[in-house]
Amino acid sequence: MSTQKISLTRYLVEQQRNDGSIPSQLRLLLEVVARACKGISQSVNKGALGGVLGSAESENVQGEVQKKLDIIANEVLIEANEWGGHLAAMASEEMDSIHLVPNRYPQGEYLLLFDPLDGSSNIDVNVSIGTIFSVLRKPEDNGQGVQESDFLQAGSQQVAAGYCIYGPQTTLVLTVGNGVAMFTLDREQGSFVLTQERIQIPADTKEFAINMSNQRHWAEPVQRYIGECLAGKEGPRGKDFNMRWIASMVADVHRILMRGGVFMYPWDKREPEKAGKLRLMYEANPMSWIVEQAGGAATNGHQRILDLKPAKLHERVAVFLGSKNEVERVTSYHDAA
Ligand code: P6P
Repeated sequence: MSTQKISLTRYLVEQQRNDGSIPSQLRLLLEVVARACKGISQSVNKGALGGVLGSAESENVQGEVQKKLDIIANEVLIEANEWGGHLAAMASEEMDSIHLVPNRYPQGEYLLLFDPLDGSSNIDVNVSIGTIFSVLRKPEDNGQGVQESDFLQAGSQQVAAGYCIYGPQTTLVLTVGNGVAMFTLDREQGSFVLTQERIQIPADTKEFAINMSNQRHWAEPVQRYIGECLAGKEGPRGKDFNMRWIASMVADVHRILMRGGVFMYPWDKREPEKAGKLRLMYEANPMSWIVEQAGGAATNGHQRILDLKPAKLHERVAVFLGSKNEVERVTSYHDAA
């Protein structure tokens, strides 16, 4: 294998040249997002030395207390993406409504959605966190400018999806529909370098990820599935399982991408009117496309997540994703219920 370092830019240019799967505007947009993630990584890595830890004494649209880094990450992504001419508007977990590109800048043909800093409850305890992003095409202009309704597209309409995990390494994982590639930040060069491509998730696993403290609130199919995992080799699965829960979706999904596993955040009866805790548009959809592009599966317990038609920008969803055979099994338990 060539030892030559392939940068994110070269990878995207060669993908564009080879099969035209990445229009220039999309390639330039992805490079801007990657640069923004580098800036966020710098802030995250400073930690207490940068005065960026702790809460910002404000709440987001989800009613969650915002961390200082949540707001910093959001501002970095907004400022990086406003002027480039690739986007028409943005949406963020940290903002109630969509953010239109100011009139002083040219409008592009894409919509960018992101969770600027997922897992922020882990920031102050130095556990991996990350940025999740999703790119949609802007629908034909009906003369009224970009509306929130333009964002309400099923995940199957994404043209790019990715995340950047700020952990022991800063790693960008990306798909544009041709498989999943991983780039590690070379801090000496200041660029993302290709470190893995055509990532594949094993179809079987012995590792599940769920917040066990919520067990008494789950519906029966999840109780059944997890009960069988906990029964181990003496139980119906005939094998022992391991459990991991980092409480940072980016970190849990990255582990699954690297070695398999199944991640679950199911509906629970504490808030029966909510489908689940995680957000469809900028958490579940991008992660589901990445997982499917790596040979895994992603459902809400009943349907393929990427087929769900959103009704609201900050809509929540139950999530079961990862090793295909395990996701199909837990989904079949829902169908049988
Ligand atoms: P809990 C982080 O706040 C997040 O949105 C996901 O990254 C993570 O998987 C989940 O919530 C953790 O939730 O209830 O275990 O703290």
